[in-house]
Amino acid sequence: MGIPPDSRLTRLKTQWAQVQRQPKGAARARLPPGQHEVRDWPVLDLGEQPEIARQDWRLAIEGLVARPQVLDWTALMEIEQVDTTCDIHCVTSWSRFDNRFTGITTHSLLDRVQPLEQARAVLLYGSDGYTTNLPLTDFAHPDALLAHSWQGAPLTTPHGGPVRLVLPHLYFWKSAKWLRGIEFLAADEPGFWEERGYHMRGDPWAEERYGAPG
Ligand SMILES: Nc1nc2c(c(=O)[nH]1)N[C@H]1C(S)=C(S)[C@@H](COP(=O)(O)O)O[C@H]1N2
Ligand SMILES: [Mo]
Repeated sequence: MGIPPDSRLTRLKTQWAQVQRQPKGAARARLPPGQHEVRDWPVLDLGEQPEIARQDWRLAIEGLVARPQVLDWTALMEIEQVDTTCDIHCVTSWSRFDNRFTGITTHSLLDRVQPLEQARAVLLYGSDGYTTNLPLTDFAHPDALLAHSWQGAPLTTPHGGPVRLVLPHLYFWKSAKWLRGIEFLAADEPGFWEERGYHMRGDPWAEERYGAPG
């Protein structure tokens, strides 16, 4: 016997299955398409986690800026410290809510280095050899931080301490860990994952996961 595939019951059960697959309550509006919430904080990297003490950390800011410079920990601490609470969205489909990061805004950094008129993009360098690119307008997002703490404690080495970028409005691969360099460029150039097929921008709400093939 069995139930004919187009019976009313089959249609109802199919509808329910679709409803059950949606995240519930408040999570619905917060999760970008294709993402699910996790409670732990996964670690993703290229297999190398450089150990850098705060006193040995340096950040070189170069390229199309009026005031190229190297920041160290003392200089970083002299800049206004802010807290941002944000959600993290990783392209591998996990999202983590309510992360409180502490650090300096990219606005503070831009004030200090003064990008030249021709600057349109930045390339971020991690101490593990990682790079990732951003249009200057995304780097300058008001929520973007050069972060040194998470939930009030120093960022651990696996999560990119002493200092990483946190750019909550784009997929998390843009948030370079073990940040050691920022180069200001006239045009957007692909970084590590962007050269390997990831999207040049990476907006989770538009599901900009992968770039055009070719
Ligand atoms: N330097 C560096 N930064 C990096 C990466 C990396 O491999 N090296 N991985 C990126 C990717 S793909 C993601 S999803 C996040 C992961 O950050 P987390 O390990 O703190 O969750 O870091 C990003 N920043
Ligand atoms: Mo990622």
